[in-house]
Amino acid sequence: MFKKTLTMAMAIGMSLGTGSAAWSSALDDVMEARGLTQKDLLAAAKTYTPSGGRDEYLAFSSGGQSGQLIVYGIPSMRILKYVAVFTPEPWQGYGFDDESKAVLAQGRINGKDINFGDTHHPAISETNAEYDGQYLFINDKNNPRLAVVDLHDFETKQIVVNPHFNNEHGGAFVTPNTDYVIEAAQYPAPFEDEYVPLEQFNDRYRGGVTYWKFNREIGRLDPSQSFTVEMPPYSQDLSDFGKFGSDGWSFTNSFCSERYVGGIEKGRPPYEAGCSQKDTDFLHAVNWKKAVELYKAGKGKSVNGMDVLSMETMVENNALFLVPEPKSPHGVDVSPDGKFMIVSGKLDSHAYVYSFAKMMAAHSAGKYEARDDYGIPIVSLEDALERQVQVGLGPLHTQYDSKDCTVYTSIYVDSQVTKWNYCTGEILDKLSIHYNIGHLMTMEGDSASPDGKYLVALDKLAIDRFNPVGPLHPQNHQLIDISGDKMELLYDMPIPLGEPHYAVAIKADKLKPAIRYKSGWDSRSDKRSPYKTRAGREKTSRTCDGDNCTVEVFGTVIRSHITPETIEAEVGDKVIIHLTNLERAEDETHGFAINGTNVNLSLEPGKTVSATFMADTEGVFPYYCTEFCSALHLEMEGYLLVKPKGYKAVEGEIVDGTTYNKADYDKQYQTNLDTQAIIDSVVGYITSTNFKDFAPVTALVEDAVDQLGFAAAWQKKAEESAAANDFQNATLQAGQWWQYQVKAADIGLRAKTYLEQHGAVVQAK
Ligand code: K7E
Ligand code: CUA
Repeated sequence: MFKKTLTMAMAIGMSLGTGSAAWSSALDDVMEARGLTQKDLLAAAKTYTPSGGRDEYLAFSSGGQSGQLIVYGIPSMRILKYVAVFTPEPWQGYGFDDESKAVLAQGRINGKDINFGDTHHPAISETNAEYDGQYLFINDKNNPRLAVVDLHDFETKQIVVNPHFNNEHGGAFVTPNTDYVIEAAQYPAPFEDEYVPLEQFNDRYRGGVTYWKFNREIGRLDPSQSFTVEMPPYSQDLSDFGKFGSDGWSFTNSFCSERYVGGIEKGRPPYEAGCSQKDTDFLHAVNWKKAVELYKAGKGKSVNGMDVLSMETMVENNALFLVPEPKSPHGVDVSPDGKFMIVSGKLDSHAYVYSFAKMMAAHSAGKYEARDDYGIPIVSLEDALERQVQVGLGPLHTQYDSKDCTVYTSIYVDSQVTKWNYCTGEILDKLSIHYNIGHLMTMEGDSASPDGKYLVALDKLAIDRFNPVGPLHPQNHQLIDISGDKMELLYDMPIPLGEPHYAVAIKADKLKPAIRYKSGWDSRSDKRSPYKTRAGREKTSRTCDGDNCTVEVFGTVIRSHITPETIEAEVGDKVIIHLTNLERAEDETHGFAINGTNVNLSLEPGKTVSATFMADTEGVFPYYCTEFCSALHLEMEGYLLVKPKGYKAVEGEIVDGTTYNKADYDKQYQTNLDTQAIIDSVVGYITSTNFKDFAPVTALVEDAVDQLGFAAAWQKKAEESAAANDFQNATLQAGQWWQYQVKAADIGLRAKTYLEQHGAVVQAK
């Protein structure tokens, strides 16, 4: 025994030895053939993730104009998912099944479907200012909306429309315990939905900041507990919440505090000139906890069904003040300890480090340099500023490192990332990026304890970085190693979906995504679906109310058939189809699409979804499963038959294309017995192990037991038909029995492989 082990170890050692020699010479060849340097290899080694490997972080990137969310792994930069948020997405059935249509319908504006979103800033829910991995919020700039994505299944659950703004930008950002999600307006407009001439811009147009209450228990925003703080008609921009010492305050930038109104067609200089004349704009500091108190005390005024706290009320209660900030700023980023906020002006080469303590000292002492035209007090720049640091041309956003006082600022005009120390003002490093960086992101970089390690540059232009694909270029996300003193560029990832603005990255092990739904689950409302259908309980009904008839199907899908296999309707009928995926096995999704109807469903294991449509054209409409789910996936099919109104059935029966006799039956019967022997041996192996310790296997075993139960039922039918000398049906029934056996065997073999690969042990009897 000992000797045998030794010989095996020697054999392995030897093969490893010769193997690595072969690898190293091949490596030289590959390097030469592809023109790779040692540095390239090092970068590759830092990002390459072998087959089956996992990433340390998951990034959630805005999908820009696609209205979606992009999920990718870091450091591999492999795209894992597009989460449909504001835009219909066929693969996920989003905007095709009734359940998700209801979510999109929440985002209607003035009753109109808005089928895209300009997504900018995702935010992961936080507990004690740390990412908790439960929910994600993302905003739509063009149509002022926020969406809630549940990270338990990576699905969009809710969309809310801001009732006051006609545009927004400074969202989504969360309070340290995700009590509120902030959304700041961008281009001022009247809060009431009415026409107000531009001549009344100063008096009637308004900016603002909305605080959306988040109810974590149900995982939804609660408009009935949410409110807006009115702001002057400056263009409010990015926002952030304070934490620790600055908890209770939020900070929102603005540009165009000139309140300039353009109109080149009337000979006025354009917005860009009028909105960049002054050297400074205003940072808005809001005591949001005070605002909540005022709102709860009824100090707000309802506008379009949601309360607005006026600037006057806020100022009277010392809950709002302004601080000058560098011209046309973009990001405001609060430090992990909550003590500082870094603001950069796009038209100023400096980053300004503000001290919360200093601005509060001036505010508490009532030491203001002036008031703006709306009566809001202004704390002077000198009284609030810690320091200003020359970081480069066109600084935009700043992210924090795990190392003390170390930050990275994106430099748009210079196409660089500047690494600097905000406690000393020292510039530590600069790295060129390709090209024109917008946001940047470090790992958990806007939480209380950034992880450092990697930085992703979200570049606005790719220009020459990739193979040309026509005038519209992909976006370029560049992965940068920030673990050392100097930044090192590792990888370029093209993003061809839209222009991502911001992204957030969370440690992957903080996420606990499900792999299946509880059976019969409506994933959009997160409740058991009233249309859940069990195996054997499928039914179709046709009911009429006068001339209006409705065909309603309660069906199921499971490898490899759809129940029902025929749906009959008459022209003019409303058809409602509810389908439940009976599978429990990981990744056994079925699809469902009907020709000519725009019905297209995705059924992940356990899910129940519905489709409602009018059968307005007579004809024969095949339907089928759109996911290659099993060997007999192509046979997962059926017909929707839409008959002319009042159609009288023709006499006769379906005639099978092929007939079977006793010999056929006996042959199938023997095949089934042989198959059963294989199944028994696999089952024998599985049950001899500690398989119950492996959750994925228990799920597979449950599915296999289901399939074997169905097999037994069809065996019984086949034997009864054979006893009655009906070999046509007996053979077909034995065939269906065999189909269930094959599926059980397939599942069983997958379970067996899993057990073998995951170190299951055979237990003593
Ligand atoms: Cu593009 Cu934050 Cu909307 Cu900056 S934003 S770049
Ligand atoms: Cu189910 Cu293909």
